[in-house]
Amino acid sequence: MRKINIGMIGAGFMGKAHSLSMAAMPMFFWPAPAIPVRKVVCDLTMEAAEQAALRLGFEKYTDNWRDVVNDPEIDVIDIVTPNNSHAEIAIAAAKAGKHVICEKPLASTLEESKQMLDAVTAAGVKHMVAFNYRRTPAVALAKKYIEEGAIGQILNFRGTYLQDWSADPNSPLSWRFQKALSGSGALGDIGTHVIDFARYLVGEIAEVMAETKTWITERPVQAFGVDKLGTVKLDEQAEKRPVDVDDEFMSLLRFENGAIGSIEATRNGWGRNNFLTFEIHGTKGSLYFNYENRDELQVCFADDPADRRGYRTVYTGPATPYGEALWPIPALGIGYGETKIIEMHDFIQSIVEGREISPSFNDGYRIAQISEAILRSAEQQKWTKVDLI
Ligand code: SOE
Repeated sequence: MRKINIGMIGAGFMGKAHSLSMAAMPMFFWPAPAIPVRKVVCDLTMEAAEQAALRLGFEKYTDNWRDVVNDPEIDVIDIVTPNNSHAEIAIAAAKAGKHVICEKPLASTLEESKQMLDAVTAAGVKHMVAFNYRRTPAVALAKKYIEEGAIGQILNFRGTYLQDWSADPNSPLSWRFQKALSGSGALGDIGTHVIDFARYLVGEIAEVMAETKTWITERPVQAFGVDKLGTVKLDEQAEKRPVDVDDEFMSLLRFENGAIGSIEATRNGWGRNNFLTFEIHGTKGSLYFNYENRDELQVCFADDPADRRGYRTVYTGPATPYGEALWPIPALGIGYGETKIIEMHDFIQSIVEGREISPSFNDGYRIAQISEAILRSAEQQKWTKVDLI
């Protein structure tokens, strides 16, 4: 069976998720399109890289990402670093002829996103941006129902992504709160997942009308700046520096197909953990999904007899998308790991079969344009056309 050698740059939370997906993919999808080999991992220091190799199961390690990109043994570069480093690595990888999978959002600026898209297009390599949540089986089932016309013409989309890990003002100023490193705040970090849902399920977004807010305008500086997603709290006396990204945004949407919608995201909503939801109304029914109950899709079909009509719960399992590869009984439980395993499978399959895979860097760039339109709309307080960005 073909083997595909992967060089992973970065070894934090996402490094863990991607390594798991490489190891587990053939256990779920068999025969696998190819076996992903955890060849080399790169981290900031040799000591950290050695630890990462041991923990995440890589054969080799380094503290120099250029060595990974230029390693003739490597077929795929997997980028799981902070947003501001995506572009340089992806462009070098494409020039070296490597296929690239990159964590979301595609980059920290619109310009970099475009340069990344141009580089992979010119090199003719396969590319994917890791908006993994659309590969939750219940979300893929919603897509199937929509494509089958089961809920008719789509009228609207209401999407939210609410978390609370940054609601405490003593949560440190990690890279996620610094524009130069992240590009934006809740918008790029989690709002982009909802933008991906909206485009995947409903269609292209034409115009936005948005509001953004930064509630906590400075945060304590953390030694070494390691991102711990709010699990580390610093004391009130620690030196503080400004936050220059959004804590929260809300946006109205107009889709090209005439549907309307809204998206909102915050990481400061006490009590919300990974509250990633959508509700979609169509002329023949409705769909509702909440990632916190990710085995379930709520569906209502208008044709049901009036005395039975209402939302029902479909648990994903063998009969629903990806069912043949996952667990044999509905509701045994889909986790974050499974969404990443499916993502890795679909990316490796696209390389083996020589075809494009979505979400690609094209999608990542369009999502960057929509994000930019949201920021501009909030700044200028007016409806903003994405095509003019
Ligand atoms: C932090 O908000 C974060 O880790 C995001 O960066 C991920 O994309 C999301 O899946 C979980 O939350």
